Amino acid sequence: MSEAVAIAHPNVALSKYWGKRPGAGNFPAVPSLSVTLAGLATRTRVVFDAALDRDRVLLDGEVADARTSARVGALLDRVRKVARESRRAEVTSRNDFPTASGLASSASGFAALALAASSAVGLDWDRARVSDLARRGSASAARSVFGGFVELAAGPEDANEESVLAATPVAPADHLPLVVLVCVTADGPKATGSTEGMRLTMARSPYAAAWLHEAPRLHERLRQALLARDFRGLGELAEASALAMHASAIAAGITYWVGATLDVLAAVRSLRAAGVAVFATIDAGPHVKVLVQPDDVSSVRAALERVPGVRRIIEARPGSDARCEPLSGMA
Ligand code: 2P0
Repeated sequence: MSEAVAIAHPNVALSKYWGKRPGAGNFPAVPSLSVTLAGLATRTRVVFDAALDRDRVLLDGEVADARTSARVGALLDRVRKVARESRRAEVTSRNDFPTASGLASSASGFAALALAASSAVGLDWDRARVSDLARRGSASAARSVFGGFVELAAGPEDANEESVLAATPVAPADHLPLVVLVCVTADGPKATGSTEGMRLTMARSPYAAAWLHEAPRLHERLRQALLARDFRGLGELAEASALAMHASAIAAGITYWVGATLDVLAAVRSLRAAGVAVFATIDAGPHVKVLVQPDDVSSVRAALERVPGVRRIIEARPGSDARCEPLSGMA
């Protein structure tokens, strides 16, 4: 048997990825920039075992559904092809944060899987190659291979399945003091997954072209604000990116928001009107991720806890790279 265990952290995009290049390979149509989060993790163990007759995928103790198993199997097939490996694998993955937390488990999950699977078969890949592999499973996962602030460029216009695209670190975790307050506004799975939501947006939204035009501009300005350690500039642009993404999706009939989503946005705006540097971002779900500076955490958190419909708040700070764990415990 050959095995490895890897740990990766979820990330929150500040400039959003929404929309893929046409064709195979899972290439994003727009660039994105995220912050990897500490304190929340996916731990994934991969064992290639000659005794298995097919791949087996267990997520949080449950057998994965057919779609997820197929996505995991495709990533394992890629690793097997490069390593000339024929054994099937058992994948055991656990999140230490709830699936309905509003933090994408696919990002940390595919990052940990890519690192564990490639390490288990002895491929001594650099981070870029692991990130490219993770992207094929879920594009946001390419970013979770790295800690701190991380960028994923858009795929090349003429991308084919063998084109390579990895995320790249932009700044370390301590570059900009930032806290993310994840305001959980609903329990249970979202109605439309990200892959389907962005497909429908690109196919149906009258504003898809506007998003594809605007997203790279917002991204570049946000990148500059980050490099300049301009928290307010970064926050304004992050909020603008999220609202533009959702506007394009809503125009295609894809609505991820609930009433409490708007209530949190309103609370953030009134705090801002009172002079607090606080901004909001929203992913493909109803939860709101509030960006705040460390000194303002307790007052902003208290204000957000008073918003009806906020069920709980998870506090997260910039975190570290994905990494392999020494082989001792069980995943
Ligand atoms: C992001 N999201 O940049 C954006 C913002 C959700 C909203 O990346 O189809 O799960 O697996 O490549 O990576 C969610 O999309 O999509 C996502 P696939 P993924 O974080």
